[in-house]
Amino acid sequence: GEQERTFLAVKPDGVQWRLVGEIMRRFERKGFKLVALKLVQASDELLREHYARLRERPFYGRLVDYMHSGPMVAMVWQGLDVVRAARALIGATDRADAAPGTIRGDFCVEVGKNVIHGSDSVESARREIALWFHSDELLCWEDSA
Ligand code: YYY
Ligand code: MG
Repeated sequence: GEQERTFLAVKPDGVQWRLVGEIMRRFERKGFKLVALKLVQASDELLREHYARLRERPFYGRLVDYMHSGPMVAMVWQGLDVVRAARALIGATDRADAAPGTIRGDFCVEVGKNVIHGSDSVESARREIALWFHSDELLCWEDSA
């Protein structure tokens, strides 16, 4: 495994449901390291770019509107294989397929609103981190002995 970074975002429904602390706790408990964090109500422009690969899908407009509907918590987390590990903690996209014990399996109650975003590959993570954060917002820190 390698040290990686991933982009995670608690979506507007996750903030509304007061799930921010619970979600962050799960990543902390796995030993991952928080390197960037902000509360942001993202612009349509940013969200359209974030989800550019889904532009042709029928739900694209609805997805962007929902993501724009309230503040989100945008984060960067670092650790060994964190991209894949985060996707495992998050669970399946569809509420009906998300296993109990995953974030979506435990908290997602409405189709189309699935609480959290996580990058799907190291390459996506690089693109998304650059899109959501300035480089000076990412803080490197070492574990003290
Ligand atoms: O990476 P992940 O969030 O699990 O799924 P994507 O396929 O990247 O889709 C992004 C986002 O779009 C998903 O979290 C919910 C929404 N969506 C939808 O509303 N309807 C679908 N049929 C597929 C995805
Ligand atoms: Mg995705």
